[in-house]
Amino acid sequence: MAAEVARRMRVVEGDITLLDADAIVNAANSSLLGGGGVDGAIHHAAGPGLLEECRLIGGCPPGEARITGGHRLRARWVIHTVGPVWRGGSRGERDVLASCYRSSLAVAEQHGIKTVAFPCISTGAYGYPKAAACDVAVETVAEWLAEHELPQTVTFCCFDEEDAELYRERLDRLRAELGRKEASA
Ligand code: AR6
Repeated sequence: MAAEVARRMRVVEGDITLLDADAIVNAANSSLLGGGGVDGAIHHAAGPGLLEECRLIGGCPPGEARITGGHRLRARWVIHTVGPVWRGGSRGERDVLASCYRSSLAVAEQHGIKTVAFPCISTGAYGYPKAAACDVAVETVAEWLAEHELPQTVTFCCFDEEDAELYRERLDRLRAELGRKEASA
């Protein structure tokens, strides 16, 4: 069981808009009306239909998630979530970030989505420290996968080498942690 959880997570380095996961996650802002970073790239690649659909949703609070179609993307769905703005770490940022991952996975499950790719939410314009965000992402996704069959696999899509390395190391550590737990059970 534990080993299976680790097998259901992987890391890729590159542009999330090119992936052919069933759903890609967007690190949006509360308006859901587009922006820079990965949000800008997703809207650019998906085309104007995505913005039209987002307009109808009317926004999303931090920590929650909303789903739209993928329009011109290879992915059939886009799950939009709003990460916390980093304000030093004592304003509940960790809980909000964990909630982004959980809410996105819950929306994926509700839609029967088998494969989901996440960008490194909040670690660009919103300033969340990369290593701390990676811990939250991997721990929260591992907890979800241990209790749910869907999504079957989760990809962490890292835009740069530094993030990809962080995630690879964190997943190696997770495998060791889960292996120890299994051995002592
Ligand atoms: N594919 C994968 N990851 C990417 C891509 C891409 N094409 N482009 C950037 N990243 P950010 P945030 C990485 O700033 O911190 C927007 O304006 C990037 O290297 O996109 O959650 C929204 O509208 C970083 O690791 O999102 C909000 O206003 C990660 O994506 C605000 O920024 C997140 O960086 C959200 O800020």
